[in-house]
Amino acid sequence: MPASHYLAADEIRTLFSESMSRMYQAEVPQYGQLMQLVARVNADTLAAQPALNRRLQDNDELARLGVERHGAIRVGTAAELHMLRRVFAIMGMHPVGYYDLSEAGVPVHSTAFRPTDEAALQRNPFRIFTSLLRLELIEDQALRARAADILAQRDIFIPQARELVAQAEQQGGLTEEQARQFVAAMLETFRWHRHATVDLATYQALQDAHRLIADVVCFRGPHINHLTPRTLDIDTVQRKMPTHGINPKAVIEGPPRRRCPILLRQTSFTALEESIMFAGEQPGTHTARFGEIEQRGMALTPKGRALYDELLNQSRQAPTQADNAGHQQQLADIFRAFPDDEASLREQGLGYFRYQLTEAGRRQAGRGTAATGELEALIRDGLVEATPITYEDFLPVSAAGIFQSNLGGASHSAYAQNANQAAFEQALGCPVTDEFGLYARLQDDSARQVLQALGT
Ligand code: OOG
Ligand code: NI
Repeated sequence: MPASHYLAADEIRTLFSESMSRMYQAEVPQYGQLMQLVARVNADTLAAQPALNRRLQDNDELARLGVERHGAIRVGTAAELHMLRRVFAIMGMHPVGYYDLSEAGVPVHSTAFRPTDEAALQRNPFRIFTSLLRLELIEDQALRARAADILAQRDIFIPQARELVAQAEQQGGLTEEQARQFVAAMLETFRWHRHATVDLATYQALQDAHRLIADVVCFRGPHINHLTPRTLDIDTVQRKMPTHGINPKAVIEGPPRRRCPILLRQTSFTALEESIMFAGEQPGTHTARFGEIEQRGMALTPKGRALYDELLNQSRQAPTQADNAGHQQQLADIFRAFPDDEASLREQGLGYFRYQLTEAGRRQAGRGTAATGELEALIRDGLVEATPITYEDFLPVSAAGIFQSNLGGASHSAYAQNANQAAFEQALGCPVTDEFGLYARLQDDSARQVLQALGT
């Protein structure tokens, strides 16, 4: 069948993202309330800030805002991760970045499956933060073997999911009907299961080793543990959550509020205690699922990221602030060392930008007379404009903060220096893409295009 008869990967991703969101709203009604709050705050923000509205429109980001979200799952074995890579590839989602969370006391390492090209990101940037449990970090050998044994007995994919993945790979796509079947089959993998696969004693032993281990090992599948809409004003949503019956975590993770937002700011509501049933019909509870919001800013270059990491470290060494207001004030003070106007961010090579011709630039290009000069000169002459490229990835320290706040406050000391990207990639079956390379290419392509159009 010709490729044109297959549904585009972008469309399958949108079907999947919408189905996941519907399922999670039914499973965790607070997520639906949070989505409504975010939609209202976004509408108010756009009405109050016409410049922001225009910029999002110019960057083709306004349309995606309403559908934009990320989710997170945690898997137990290399084979599960490997299969997920094949599943997500069908939806145009590829592994980008490597995150070592062991440093922060969480025994996993992770990647984000997400679209990588510009057009796909504009259509629907749905991302899934995917973590692989590191059983080798369980100290008790008998318990480690028991966990491995339990995981070896489960298949998180229903047979139809495996068949459709194989079929998609063989024929190079899925028809619309097959795509709908595929999405429905995948929902089975990410659905919540009220019945644990183990008895209470086993659950307790794994829980005592680390709460996250129990969450990954004791269920039939990697239930989606949160979905995250994108807000344009995270401070307002954080403040309003309690009046909407939602209990936010103490502080917003990431950089402070700025004139030129950078990277990613995140906050969540704490995980719900849910009734479950252990083997032998023993009732109990499990706490894993929550809701999160994010506000996205500009992607930073390696130089900008190094400065961010340095300032964030400074703030982590400063005295802990009791509440979010104090924390934000302290962050803002420390981040004064990070330039907060676009020209400086650009000229100092701290952030990534997309270059476009202005109206005057397009006229000049149309006349066919070559303009001269470097990009900065063309910007000063009003022929070219630069807009920040949005950060599409995650932050390990923030991610650790989100994990921690949902592990019932039980903190765990760091596992000694333990990054192992090679092992992660071997499980995955391919290397992860370097996120900096993606942003640099976007920036460079846009620069080349305007320079070419202006004949320089
Ligand atoms: C993932 C936590 C990380 C984020 O947005 O940084 C994350 C998890 O709890 O499984 O989702
Ligand atoms: Ni998240």
